Amino acid sequence: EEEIASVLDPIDSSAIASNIKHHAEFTPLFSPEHFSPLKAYHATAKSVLDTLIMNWNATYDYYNRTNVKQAYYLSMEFLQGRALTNAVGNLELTGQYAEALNQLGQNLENVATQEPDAALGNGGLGRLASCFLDSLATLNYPAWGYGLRYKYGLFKQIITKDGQEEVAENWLEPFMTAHLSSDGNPWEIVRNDISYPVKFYGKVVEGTDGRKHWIGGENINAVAHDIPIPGYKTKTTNNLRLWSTTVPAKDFNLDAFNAGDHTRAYEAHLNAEKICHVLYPGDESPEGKLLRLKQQYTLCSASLQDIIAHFENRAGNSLNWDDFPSKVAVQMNDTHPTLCIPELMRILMDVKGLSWNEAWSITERTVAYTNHTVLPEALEKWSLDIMQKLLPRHVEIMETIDGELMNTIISKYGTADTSLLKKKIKEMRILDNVDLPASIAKLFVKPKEKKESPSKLKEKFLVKSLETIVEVEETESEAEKNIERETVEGVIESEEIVEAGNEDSEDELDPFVKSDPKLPRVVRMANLCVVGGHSVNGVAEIHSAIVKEDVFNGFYEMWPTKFQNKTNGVTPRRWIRFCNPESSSIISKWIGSDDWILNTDKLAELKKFADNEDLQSEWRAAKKANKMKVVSLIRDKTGYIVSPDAMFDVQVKRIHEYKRQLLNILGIVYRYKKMKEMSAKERVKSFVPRVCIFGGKAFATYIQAKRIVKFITDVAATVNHDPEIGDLLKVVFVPDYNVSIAETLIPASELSQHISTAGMEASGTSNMKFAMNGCILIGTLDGANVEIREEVGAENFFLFGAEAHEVAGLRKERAQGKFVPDPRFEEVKKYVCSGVFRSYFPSYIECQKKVDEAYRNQKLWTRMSILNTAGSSKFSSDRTIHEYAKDIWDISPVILP
Ligand code: DL6
Repeated sequence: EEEIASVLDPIDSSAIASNIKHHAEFTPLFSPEHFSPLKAYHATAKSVLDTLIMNWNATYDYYNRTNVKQAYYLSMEFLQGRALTNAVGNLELTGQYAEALNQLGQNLENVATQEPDAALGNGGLGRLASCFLDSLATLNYPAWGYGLRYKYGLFKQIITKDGQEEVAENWLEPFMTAHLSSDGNPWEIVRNDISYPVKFYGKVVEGTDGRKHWIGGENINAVAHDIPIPGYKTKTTNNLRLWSTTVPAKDFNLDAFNAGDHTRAYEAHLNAEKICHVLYPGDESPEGKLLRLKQQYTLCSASLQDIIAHFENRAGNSLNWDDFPSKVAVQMNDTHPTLCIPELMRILMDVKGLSWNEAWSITERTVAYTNHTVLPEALEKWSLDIMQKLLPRHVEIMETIDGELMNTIISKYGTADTSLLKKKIKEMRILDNVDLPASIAKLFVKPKEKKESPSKLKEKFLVKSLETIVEVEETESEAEKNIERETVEGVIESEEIVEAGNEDSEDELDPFVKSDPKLPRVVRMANLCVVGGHSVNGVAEIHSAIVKEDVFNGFYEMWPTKFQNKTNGVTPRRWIRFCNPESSSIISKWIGSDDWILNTDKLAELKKFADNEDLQSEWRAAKKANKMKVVSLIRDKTGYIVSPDAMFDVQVKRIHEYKRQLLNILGIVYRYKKMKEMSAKERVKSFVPRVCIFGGKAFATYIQAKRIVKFITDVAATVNHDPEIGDLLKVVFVPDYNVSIAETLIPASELSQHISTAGMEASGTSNMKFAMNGCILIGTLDGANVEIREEVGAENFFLFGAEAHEVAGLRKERAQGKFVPDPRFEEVKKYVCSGVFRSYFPSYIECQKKVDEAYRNQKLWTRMSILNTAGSSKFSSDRTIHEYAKDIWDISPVILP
């Protein structure tokens, strides 16, 4: 920092220092005497925001004036992390701010750690959205993000002797408890001037104008909060617009308040504000469904109203709705914003007066969908009954889309082969377990076996019955027989038999046309996305192939050109340049410039120096410096002291069975047991010292995941206190894993684990961050691992386990009882009394042996590490964003004058 500061114009840093002081002095409750790091952070952030707002305004005005096509990225999650280091870095003002803070007796790095993480996301999906925002601004694409401003983001994880505990985290609290500002987060601008009404419940009526009107119900307001998103080395500053919810002042129940019934008076407020209270936990939670649906609809409705307002303003007098798709691209980040489709239809038809066909053509050309999971339990399905109550007009629209879809299926497959048609309709319908409309149901009649007419039937029955009477009752008198004859005839005349005969005139409907009352009637959101959008993409090559060949195969057969792949990426600014300044300087020095930050292809130039001893020793020194930071982090967060000379082996991600933290920890248990069986000398010869680091949150009600956390911490407690083992093996669970912790851990990692069952992980994005930071991956052929291995070279990746196409066979064998576990696995199983596991274990253990061998040869290891960084260029989100811009959104960069 000193070096940089010495070459800067001193006026710059002094001007910045006085700007920081200005903010310090003019912010309530500041006093120069108590210029604590937290206050310094706040004043610094406000000072940076001044520049961001200027650039934001310039960008916004220019987009307005030029009326360019703009992309809008709708996501229920943005995992932004901290903003300060990123903002001053992107503005290329790091040196100046560091110097300015020095002048004020503070240190930038320390000041930056005062910022709480903005954790408005659960994991990879939200972090991807944030990386995309950075790339969009950096590459000068006109694009905004839209999301919700949750008060409580992802919960805070506390690790106790009982495992994980969750505590609600109000991420805005540090700003408030420090009494720093009345408006909380220094990075956001509350836009009370921008708010839109959002309606729930009510009913649909047909107006005299022939349009549908959605009336009555509950009305709330969505209020905009803008977060400027600066690009790197550009003035382009885009916007992340987050909605919070409140009620219109007129809906405050003053009568109830005046009557002293405060609970009732505030009821509407509470109901509205509740919507943006808590980030919905990503994985599986049946609770709070209604609230989640309200959240999703609020995001879609407010954002679309805003997008339409932009479109109308920019079009001015030459408004033409058919131009909408050439000015607007809406990307739905997973199915969470699916309601965009019926909402855009509703606004275009009911508010703007367009016909169904016009509205459908516009919607389809505007909206696109990214799929992020193939796990069936994660593909959203909404109860039609709940939806019907909450959004009655949208259900009408979805019913029509569903009907049109079935007509398209019928035109493609014809009506001759009804069993094929039935299969396709079942698989692809948007509404599941819902009666087919009569016009389609009539295609599915099962002609009954031809029955005889009622009179014929009657005659036969009579003859047969009389014969019986005659045969069986030979001893009966004629009088008795007559009585019986009359009785039989009476029965024949009864309604039952006559009706049985009449049924002959009707054909029988296939039960499939009717809903099964025992099963729920649901809306399949993913199917609606595929039908309503012009593009569907997966997030890694293998995942996109599964999407086409399996999950949405019916749709793929029908619309093959809709489907594409967009392999994920991560921003090299946050994930190399700012989180790993040590290695970044080395990369720039050896490549000869820092152009790689904007053009990661340049990283490949490192390949030619992979064996250079000078680079190797600088490379190792940087890694060691980063490891020292993690030694401190681990000591502060867990109390464990670990050696910086051991290999840092890291698995950080949401805790999930398919991500298989259990495989990792069982491998560690096996290693520990083997160590215990050896003499001290043998141990040192056989094993490389390792610090095995875990981090990640388990969803609060996901019991199995929480058990895994508990098991890891139990193993850690035993292993770490074993004096025989010492530094040869340490196990650490870093609590409350978040973006900031990732920024410290990833640059220090040497081996990282991406070991999901093949076919389950859509992509993964931490694998990319690790590779960029010279960490070697051990993993399966799953998600983006496949492409990372191709790029960095198979010899620089530790591969193990079955491939995606083998998994089903293995499962089948298991089910048939044919699976014979490896004896080493049995040994571990007994040892820890754990539950079931798979055949991956031996191949994993063997692979880990190879890791140890490779690590002993530090020259080889460093070479592998350099080649991982050199081979990671493909995984920049800049590449991903260029692909979305060109192939899906059709937008171009706009350079501000
Ligand atoms: O695409 C971002 C990220 C992938 O890298 C992960 O592999 C995938 O698990 C994650 N998907 C989700 C799905 N959530 N839902 N629904 O988070 O997306």
